[in-house]
Amino acid sequence: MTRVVISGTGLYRPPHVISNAELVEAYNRYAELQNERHADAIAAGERQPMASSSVEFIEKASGIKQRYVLVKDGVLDPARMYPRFEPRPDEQLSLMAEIAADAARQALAAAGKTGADVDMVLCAASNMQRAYPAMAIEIQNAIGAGGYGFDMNVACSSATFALEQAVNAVKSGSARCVLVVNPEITSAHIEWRDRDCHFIFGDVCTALVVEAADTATSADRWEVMGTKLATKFSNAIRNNFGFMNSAEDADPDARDKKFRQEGRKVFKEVVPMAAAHIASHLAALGHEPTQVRRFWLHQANVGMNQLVLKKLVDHEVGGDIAPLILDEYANTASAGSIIAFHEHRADLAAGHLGVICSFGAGYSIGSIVVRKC
Ligand code: CO8
Repeated sequence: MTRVVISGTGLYRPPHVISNAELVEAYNRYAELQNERHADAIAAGERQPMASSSVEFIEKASGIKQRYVLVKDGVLDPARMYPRFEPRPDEQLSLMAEIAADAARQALAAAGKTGADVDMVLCAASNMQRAYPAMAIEIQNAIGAGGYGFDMNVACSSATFALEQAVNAVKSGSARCVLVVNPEITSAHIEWRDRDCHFIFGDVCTALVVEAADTATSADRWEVMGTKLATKFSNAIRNNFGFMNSAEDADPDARDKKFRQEGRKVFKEVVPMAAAHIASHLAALGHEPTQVRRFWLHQANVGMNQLVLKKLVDHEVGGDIAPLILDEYANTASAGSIIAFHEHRADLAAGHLGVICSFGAGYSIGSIVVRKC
Protein backbone atom coordinates (compact mmCIF):
# COMPACT_ATOMS: atom_id res chain seq x y z
CA MET A 1 0.00 0.00 0.00
CA THR A 2 1.28 3.47 -0.93
CA ARG A 3 2.28 5.50 2.14
CA VAL A 4 0.96 9.07 1.90
CA VAL A 5 2.35 12.22 3.51
CA ILE A 6 1.47 15.86 3.99
CA SER A 7 4.68 17.48 2.76
CA GLY A 8 3.93 21.20 2.92
CA THR A 9 1.44 23.77 4.19
CA GLY A 10 0.74 27.43 3.38
CA LEU A 11 -1.27 30.23 4.92
CA TYR A 12 -2.63 33.40 3.37
CA ARG A 13 -3.38 35.90 6.14
CA PRO A 14 -5.50 38.92 5.06
CA PRO A 15 -4.04 42.40 5.57
CA HIS A 16 -6.71 43.92 7.84
CA VAL A 17 -7.48 43.25 11.51
CA ILE A 18 -10.77 44.05 13.25
CA SER A 19 -10.47 44.04 17.04
CA ASN A 20 -13.43 43.16 19.24
CA ALA A 21 -13.54 46.77 20.45
CA GLU A 22 -13.85 48.15 16.89
CA LEU A 23 -16.46 45.54 15.99
CA VAL A 24 -18.59 46.19 19.07
CA GLU A 25 -18.39 49.96 18.63
CA ALA A 26 -19.69 49.72 15.04
CA TYR A 27 -22.40 47.20 15.97
CA ASN A 28 -23.62 49.24 18.94
CA ARG A 29 -23.81 52.40 16.82
CA TYR A 30 -25.81 50.44 14.22
CA ALA A 31 -28.18 49.15 16.94
CA GLU A 32 -28.64 52.68 18.33
CA LEU A 33 -29.51 54.00 14.86
CA GLN A 34 -32.00 51.17 14.32
CA ASN A 35 -33.61 51.83 17.70
CA GLU A 36 -33.93 55.55 16.88
CA ARG A 37 -35.43 54.71 13.49
CA HIS A 38 -38.02 52.38 15.01
CA ALA A 39 -38.60 54.39 18.19
CA ASP A 40 -42.37 54.60 17.69
CA ALA A 41 -42.81 50.87 17.08
CA ILE A 42 -40.61 50.12 20.10
CA ALA A 43 -42.61 52.54 22.28
CA ALA A 44 -45.85 50.90 21.07
CA GLY A 45 -44.49 47.48 22.05
CA GLU A 46 -44.62 46.30 18.43
CA ARG A 47 -40.90 45.79 18.20
CA GLN A 48 -38.09 44.81 20.57
CA PRO A 49 -35.18 47.25 20.80
CA MET A 50 -31.86 45.87 19.57
CA ALA A 51 -29.59 44.96 22.49
CA SER A 52 -25.95 46.01 22.50
CA SER A 53 -22.97 43.71 21.99
CA SER A 54 -20.01 43.58 24.36
CA VAL A 55 -16.30 42.78 24.17
CA GLU A 56 -16.51 40.99 27.54
CA PHE A 57 -19.25 38.66 26.32
CA ILE A 58 -17.41 37.82 23.10
CA GLU A 59 -14.13 36.99 24.83
CA LYS A 60 -15.76 35.01 27.64
CA ALA A 61 -18.23 33.08 25.45
CA SER A 62 -15.87 32.28 22.57
CA GLY A 63 -12.21 33.15 23.28
CA ILE A 64 -12.08 35.31 20.13
CA LYS A 65 -10.12 38.58 20.45
CA GLN A 66 -9.83 39.75 16.83
CA ARG A 67 -10.24 38.56 13.24
CA TYR A 68 -8.53 39.17 9.88
CA VAL A 69 -10.61 40.39 6.94
CA LEU A 70 -9.81 40.88 3.27
CA VAL A 71 -11.43 44.31 3.23
CA LYS A 72 -12.37 46.46 6.17
CA ASP A 73 -14.31 48.95 4.11
CA GLY A 74 -18.02 48.75 4.82
CA VAL A 75 -17.92 46.28 7.71
CA LEU A 76 -17.54 48.96 10.39
CA ASP A 77 -19.83 51.49 8.70
CA PRO A 78 -23.11 51.52 10.69
CA ALA A 79 -24.92 52.54 7.49
CA ARG A 80 -23.67 49.41 5.65
CA MET A 81 -22.39 46.66 8.00
CA TYR A 82 -21.17 44.57 5.09
CA PRO A 83 -17.78 44.39 3.33
CA ARG A 84 -17.38 46.22 0.04
CA PHE A 85 -15.62 44.09 -2.59
CA GLU A 86 -14.78 45.50 -6.01
CA PRO A 87 -16.30 43.26 -8.69
CA ARG A 88 -13.66 41.87 -11.07
CA PRO A 89 -14.04 41.25 -14.81
CA ASP A 90 -14.11 37.60 -15.93
CA GLU A 91 -10.63 38.01 -17.46
CA GLN A 92 -9.09 38.85 -14.07
CA LEU A 93 -8.12 36.24 -11.47
CA SER A 94 -11.00 35.98 -9.01
CA LEU A 95 -10.42 36.92 -5.38
CA MET A 96 -10.90 33.38 -4.06
CA ALA A 97 -8.44 32.01 -6.60
CA GLU A 98 -5.98 34.80 -5.79
CA ILE A 99 -5.77 34.03 -2.06
CA ALA A 100 -5.78 30.28 -2.79
CA ALA A 101 -2.89 30.64 -5.24
CA ASP A 102 -0.94 32.63 -2.64
CA ALA A 103 -1.38 29.95 0.05
CA ALA A 104 -0.74 27.22 -2.55
CA ARG A 105 2.61 28.72 -3.62
CA GLN A 106 3.75 28.78 0.01
CA ALA A 107 2.71 25.15 0.54
CA LEU A 108 4.41 24.06 -2.69
CA ALA A 109 7.62 25.90 -1.76
CA ALA A 110 7.57 24.21 1.67
CA ALA A 111 7.15 20.82 -0.05
CA GLY A 112 9.93 21.57 -2.56
CA LYS A 113 7.46 21.35 -5.43
CA THR A 114 6.14 23.61 -8.18
CA GLY A 115 2.70 23.89 -9.71
CA ALA A 116 3.85 21.60 -12.52
CA ASP A 117 4.21 18.73 -10.01
CA VAL A 118 0.53 18.97 -9.00
CA ASP A 119 -1.98 16.74 -10.82
CA MET A 120 -5.07 17.27 -8.65
CA VAL A 121 -6.44 20.44 -7.04
CA LEU A 122 -9.21 20.39 -4.45
CA CYS A 123 -10.78 23.71 -3.52
CA ALA A 124 -12.64 22.95 -0.30
CA ALA A 125 -14.44 25.72 1.58
CA SER A 126 -17.73 26.64 3.23
CA ASN A 127 -18.81 28.81 0.31
CA MET A 128 -17.73 29.26 -3.30
CA GLN A 129 -17.50 32.64 -4.99
CA ARG A 130 -19.52 31.44 -7.98
CA ALA A 131 -21.29 28.38 -9.30
CA TYR A 132 -18.91 27.58 -12.17
CA PRO A 133 -16.36 27.12 -13.60
CA ALA A 134 -15.05 25.39 -10.48
CA MET A 135 -12.74 27.56 -8.38
CA ALA A 136 -10.29 24.64 -8.29
CA ILE A 137 -9.88 24.78 -12.08
CA GLU A 138 -9.07 28.49 -11.98
CA ILE A 139 -6.55 27.83 -9.18
CA GLN A 140 -5.08 24.89 -11.15
CA ASN A 141 -4.57 27.29 -14.07
CA ALA A 142 -3.13 30.06 -11.85
CA ILE A 143 -0.41 27.83 -10.37
CA GLY A 144 0.35 25.96 -13.61
CA ALA A 145 -0.84 22.56 -12.40
CA GLY A 146 -1.86 19.64 -14.60
CA GLY A 147 -4.39 16.87 -14.04
CA TYR A 148 -7.77 17.96 -12.79
CA GLY A 149 -9.52 19.90 -10.03
CA PHE A 150 -12.90 20.20 -8.38
CA ASP A 151 -14.69 22.07 -5.59
CA MET A 152 -16.03 20.63 -2.37
CA ASN A 153 -18.17 22.12 0.40
CA VAL A 154 -18.69 20.43 3.74
CA ALA A 155 -18.75 23.76 5.66
CA CYS A 156 -16.29 23.70 8.57
CA SER A 157 -15.16 20.18 7.69
CA SER A 158 -14.30 20.97 4.08
CA ALA A 159 -10.52 20.75 4.64
CA THR A 160 -10.48 17.41 6.46
CA PHE A 161 -12.97 15.88 4.02
CA ALA A 162 -10.77 17.07 1.14
CA LEU A 163 -7.70 15.64 2.85
CA GLU A 164 -9.29 12.19 2.83
CA GLN A 165 -10.08 12.52 -0.90
CA ALA A 166 -6.47 13.62 -1.52
CA VAL A 167 -5.02 10.72 0.48
CA ASN A 168 -7.26 8.19 -1.27
CA ALA A 169 -6.41 9.60 -4.71
CA VAL A 170 -2.69 9.18 -4.04
CA LYS A 171 -3.22 5.69 -2.56
CA SER A 172 -5.28 4.57 -5.55
CA GLY A 173 -2.82 6.07 -8.05
CA SER A 174 -5.36 8.45 -9.60
CA ALA A 175 -3.10 11.36 -8.53
CA ARG A 176 0.54 11.71 -7.55
CA CYS A 177 0.58 15.14 -5.92
CA VAL A 178 -2.58 16.81 -4.62
CA LEU A 179 -3.04 20.43 -3.62
CA VAL A 180 -5.83 21.10 -1.12
CA VAL A 181 -6.79 24.77 -0.68
CA ASN A 182 -9.32 26.29 1.74
CA PRO A 183 -10.11 29.89 0.81
CA GLU A 184 -12.60 31.06 3.45
CA ILE A 185 -14.08 34.50 2.73
CA THR A 186 -16.45 34.25 5.69
CA SER A 187 -16.85 38.05 5.94
CA ALA A 188 -19.15 37.93 2.91
CA HIS A 189 -21.55 35.35 4.37
CA ILE A 190 -21.93 36.27 8.01
CA GLU A 191 -24.54 38.70 9.26
CA TRP A 192 -22.59 41.57 10.79
CA ARG A 193 -25.91 43.07 12.01
CA ASP A 194 -26.72 40.12 14.29
CA ARG A 195 -25.03 40.32 17.71
CA ASP A 196 -25.35 36.56 18.23
CA CYS A 197 -22.87 35.88 15.45
CA HIS A 198 -21.23 39.14 14.30
CA PHE A 199 -18.02 38.31 16.19
CA ILE A 200 -17.55 34.69 15.16
CA PHE A 201 -15.72 34.58 11.82
CA GLY A 202 -12.57 35.74 10.04
CA ASP A 203 -11.13 35.45 6.52
CA VAL A 204 -8.08 33.34 5.62
CA CYS A 205 -6.83 30.70 3.18
CA THR A 206 -4.85 27.53 3.96
CA ALA A 207 -3.15 25.08 1.60
CA LEU A 208 -1.74 21.56 1.94
CA VAL A 209 0.38 19.38 -0.34
CA VAL A 210 -0.39 15.64 -0.20
CA GLU A 211 1.80 13.11 -2.03
CA ALA A 212 3.27 9.62 -1.87
CA ALA A 213 6.02 9.20 0.75
CA ASP A 214 8.47 8.08 -1.91
CA THR A 215 8.11 11.27 -4.00
CA ALA A 216 8.34 13.64 -1.00
CA THR A 217 11.60 15.54 -0.54
CA SER A 218 10.61 18.00 2.19
CA ALA A 219 12.29 17.50 5.60
CA ASP A 220 8.96 18.24 7.28
CA ARG A 221 6.78 15.27 6.33
CA TRP A 222 3.72 13.93 8.15
CA GLU A 223 2.54 10.45 7.29
CA VAL A 224 -1.24 10.12 7.20
CA MET A 225 -1.96 7.08 9.41
CA GLY A 226 -5.72 7.24 8.94
CA THR A 227 -8.70 9.40 8.02
CA LYS A 228 -12.26 9.17 9.34
CA LEU A 229 -15.26 11.22 8.25
CA ALA A 230 -18.80 11.35 9.64
CA THR A 231 -21.96 13.38 9.00
CA LYS A 232 -25.34 13.64 10.73
CA PHE A 233 -28.04 15.98 9.46
CA SER A 234 -28.84 19.03 11.59
CA ASN A 235 -30.48 22.41 10.96
CA ALA A 236 -28.66 23.99 13.92
CA ILE A 237 -26.14 25.67 11.57
CA ARG A 238 -27.70 26.73 8.28
CA ASN A 239 -27.48 29.18 5.36
CA ASN A 240 -30.28 29.15 2.76
CA PHE A 241 -28.47 31.23 0.15
CA GLY A 242 -28.54 29.45 -3.18
CA PHE A 243 -29.31 29.42 -6.85
CA MET A 244 -33.06 28.86 -6.29
CA ASN A 245 -33.44 32.16 -4.39
CA SER A 246 -34.41 34.34 -7.38
CA ALA A 247 -36.82 31.73 -8.70
CA GLU A 248 -38.43 31.63 -5.26
CA ASP A 249 -38.75 35.46 -5.29
CA ALA A 250 -36.69 35.44 -2.10
CA ASP A 251 -35.32 38.61 -0.53
CA PRO A 252 -31.52 38.29 -0.95
CA ASP A 253 -31.10 40.29 2.26
CA ALA A 254 -33.38 38.00 4.32
CA ARG A 255 -31.78 36.72 7.53
CA ASP A 256 -31.83 33.08 6.43
CA LYS A 257 -29.64 33.85 3.38
CA LYS A 258 -26.54 34.16 5.57
CA PHE A 259 -24.93 32.12 8.35
CA ARG A 260 -27.16 31.46 11.35
CA GLN A 261 -26.92 28.95 14.15
CA GLU A 262 -28.25 27.87 17.52
CA GLY A 263 -24.84 28.25 19.15
CA ARG A 264 -25.59 26.66 22.49
CA LYS A 265 -27.30 23.64 20.88
CA VAL A 266 -24.32 23.19 18.53
CA PHE A 267 -21.95 23.38 21.46
CA LYS A 268 -23.85 20.75 23.45
CA GLU A 269 -24.45 18.35 20.57
CA VAL A 270 -21.10 18.54 18.80
CA VAL A 271 -18.73 18.22 21.80
CA PRO A 272 -19.68 14.59 22.63
CA MET A 273 -19.83 13.67 18.94
CA ALA A 274 -16.33 15.05 18.26
CA ALA A 275 -14.80 13.41 21.35
CA ALA A 276 -16.34 10.01 20.54
CA HIS A 277 -15.30 10.32 16.88
CA ILE A 278 -11.64 11.02 17.73
CA ALA A 279 -11.56 8.28 20.40
CA SER A 280 -12.97 5.64 18.05
CA HIS A 281 -10.65 6.70 15.22
CA LEU A 282 -7.59 6.43 17.45
CA ALA A 283 -8.79 3.08 18.88
CA ALA A 284 -9.22 1.67 15.37
CA LEU A 285 -5.58 2.57 14.73
CA GLY A 286 -4.48 1.01 18.03
CA HIS A 287 -3.85 4.26 19.93
CA GLU A 288 -5.06 5.91 23.13
CA PRO A 289 -5.83 9.67 23.18
CA THR A 290 -3.08 10.06 25.82
CA GLN A 291 -0.51 8.91 23.23
CA VAL A 292 -1.31 11.88 21.00
CA ARG A 293 1.37 14.58 21.26
CA ARG A 294 -0.79 17.28 19.66
CA PHE A 295 -4.42 17.90 18.73
CA TRP A 296 -5.00 20.52 16.01
CA LEU A 297 -8.73 20.99 16.60
CA HIS A 298 -11.39 22.99 14.80
CA GLN A 299 -11.30 26.57 16.03
CA ALA A 300 -14.85 27.67 16.85
CA ASN A 301 -14.85 28.06 20.62
CA VAL A 302 -12.15 27.73 23.26
CA GLY A 303 -14.51 26.11 25.78
CA MET A 304 -15.66 23.59 23.19
CA ASN A 305 -12.09 22.45 22.52
CA GLN A 306 -11.32 22.19 26.22
CA LEU A 307 -14.38 20.00 26.77
CA VAL A 308 -13.59 17.72 23.80
CA LEU A 309 -10.09 17.19 25.21
CA LYS A 310 -11.29 16.68 28.76
CA LYS A 311 -13.53 13.88 27.50
CA LEU A 312 -10.58 12.37 25.63
CA VAL A 313 -7.76 12.56 28.19
CA ASP A 314 -9.76 13.11 31.40
CA HIS A 315 -7.97 16.30 32.48
CA GLU A 316 -7.47 19.90 31.40
CA VAL A 317 -4.81 20.39 28.72
CA GLY A 318 -2.92 23.50 27.69
CA GLY A 319 -1.80 25.01 24.41
CA ASP A 320 1.13 22.62 24.15
CA ILE A 321 -1.28 19.69 23.60
CA ALA A 322 -4.07 21.62 21.85
CA PRO A 323 -2.92 24.97 20.45
CA LEU A 324 -5.43 27.74 20.06
CA ILE A 325 -5.42 30.12 17.11
CA LEU A 326 -8.98 31.42 17.29
CA ASP A 327 -8.04 34.24 19.65
CA GLU A 328 -6.08 35.79 16.75
CA TYR A 329 -7.98 34.47 13.69
CA ALA A 330 -11.52 33.85 15.07
CA ASN A 331 -13.44 30.96 13.48
CA THR A 332 -12.14 30.57 9.93
CA ALA A 333 -14.54 27.72 9.08
CA SER A 334 -12.65 24.83 7.43
CA ALA A 335 -9.24 26.51 7.69
CA GLY A 336 -9.08 26.65 11.52
CA SER A 337 -7.57 23.24 12.30
CA ILE A 338 -5.20 23.63 9.32
CA ILE A 339 -3.95 27.02 10.58
CA ALA A 340 -3.28 25.34 13.95
CA PHE A 341 -1.36 22.54 12.15
CA HIS A 342 0.53 25.08 10.02
CA GLU A 343 1.62 27.24 12.95
CA HIS A 344 2.11 24.67 15.70
CA ARG A 345 4.03 21.62 14.53
CA ALA A 346 7.67 22.71 14.13
CA ASP A 347 8.59 21.64 17.68
CA LEU A 348 7.39 18.04 17.28
CA ALA A 349 9.92 15.21 16.74
CA ALA A 350 9.98 12.16 14.47
CA GLY A 351 7.50 9.55 15.69
CA HIS A 352 5.18 12.05 17.38
CA LEU A 353 1.49 11.40 16.77
CA GLY A 354 -1.01 14.17 16.05
CA VAL A 355 -4.70 14.55 15.22
CA ILE A 356 -6.21 17.19 12.92
CA CYS A 357 -9.97 17.36 13.58
CA SER A 358 -12.75 19.58 12.28
CA PHE A 359 -16.37 19.75 13.40
CA GLY A 360 -19.23 21.96 12.29
CA ALA A 361 -22.23 22.43 10.05
CA GLY A 362 -23.88 19.35 8.62
CA TYR A 363 -23.14 18.21 11.30
CA SER A 364 -19.80 17.05 9.96
CA ILE A 365 -16.69 15.72 11.68
CA GLY A 366 -13.40 14.80 10.02
CA SER A 367 -10.27 13.48 11.74
CA ILE A 368 -6.84 12.89 10.23
CA VAL A 369 -4.25 11.02 12.31
CA VAL A 370 -0.69 11.91 11.33
CA ARG A 371 2.80 10.87 12.44
CA LYS A 372 5.90 13.00 12.02
CA CYS A 373 8.37 11.22 9.70
N1 CO8 B 1 -22.86 40.56 23.23
C1 CO8 B 1 -23.54 40.47 24.40
N2 CO8 B 1 -24.47 39.51 24.65
C2 CO8 B 1 -24.72 38.62 23.68
C3 CO8 B 1 -24.06 38.66 22.43
C4 CO8 B 1 -23.10 39.68 22.23
N3 CO8 B 1 -22.42 39.78 21.06
N4 CO8 B 1 -24.49 37.64 21.67
C5 CO8 B 1 -25.41 36.99 22.40
N5 CO8 B 1 -25.55 37.58 23.61
C6 CO8 B 1 -26.48 37.19 24.69
C7 CO8 B 1 -27.61 36.30 24.19
O1 CO8 B 1 -28.65 37.07 23.61
C8 CO8 B 1 -28.03 35.60 25.46
O2 CO8 B 1 -28.84 36.45 26.21
P1 CO8 B 1 -30.07 35.86 27.09
O3 CO8 B 1 -29.42 34.94 28.08
O4 CO8 B 1 -30.68 37.07 27.70
O5 CO8 B 1 -30.95 35.13 26.13
C9 CO8 B 1 -26.71 35.42 26.22
O6 CO8 B 1 -25.81 36.39 25.65
C10 CO8 B 1 -26.13 34.03 26.03
O7 CO8 B 1 -26.16 33.71 24.62
P2 CO8 B 1 -25.79 32.30 24.06
O8 CO8 B 1 -26.48 31.24 24.87
O9 CO8 B 1 -25.99 32.29 22.59
O10 CO8 B 1 -24.22 32.30 24.39
P3 CO8 B 1 -23.22 31.13 24.45
O11 CO8 B 1 -22.58 31.13 25.76
O12 CO8 B 1 -23.81 29.84 23.96
O13 CO8 B 1 -22.11 31.59 23.37
C11 CO8 B 1 -21.43 31.06 21.11
C12 CO8 B 1 -22.46 31.78 22.01
C13 CO8 B 1 -20.10 31.75 21.31
C14 CO8 B 1 -21.88 31.19 19.67
C15 CO8 B 1 -21.32 29.59 21.53
O14 CO8 B 1 -22.58 29.02 21.71
C16 CO8 B 1 -20.54 28.75 20.54
O15 CO8 B 1 -19.42 29.05 20.18
N6 CO8 B 1 -21.11 27.62 20.14
C17 CO8 B 1 -20.46 26.69 19.23
C18 CO8 B 1 -20.78 27.12 17.86
C19 CO8 B 1 -20.02 26.34 16.83
O16 CO8 B 1 -19.11 25.62 17.06
N7 CO8 B 1 -20.45 26.55 15.64
C20 CO8 B 1 -19.80 26.00 14.53
C21 CO8 B 1 -20.15 26.94 13.46
S1 CO8 B 1 -18.98 27.09 12.28
C22 CO8 B 1 -19.36 26.02 11.00
O17 CO8 B 1 -19.86 24.98 11.11
C23 CO8 B 1 -19.06 26.53 9.66
C24 CO8 B 1 -20.28 27.03 9.03
C25 CO8 B 1 -19.94 27.55 7.72
C26 CO8 B 1 -19.07 28.78 7.81
C27 CO8 B 1 -19.84 30.01 7.74
C28 CO8 B 1 -18.94 31.18 7.60
C29 CO8 B 1 -19.69 32.49 7.65
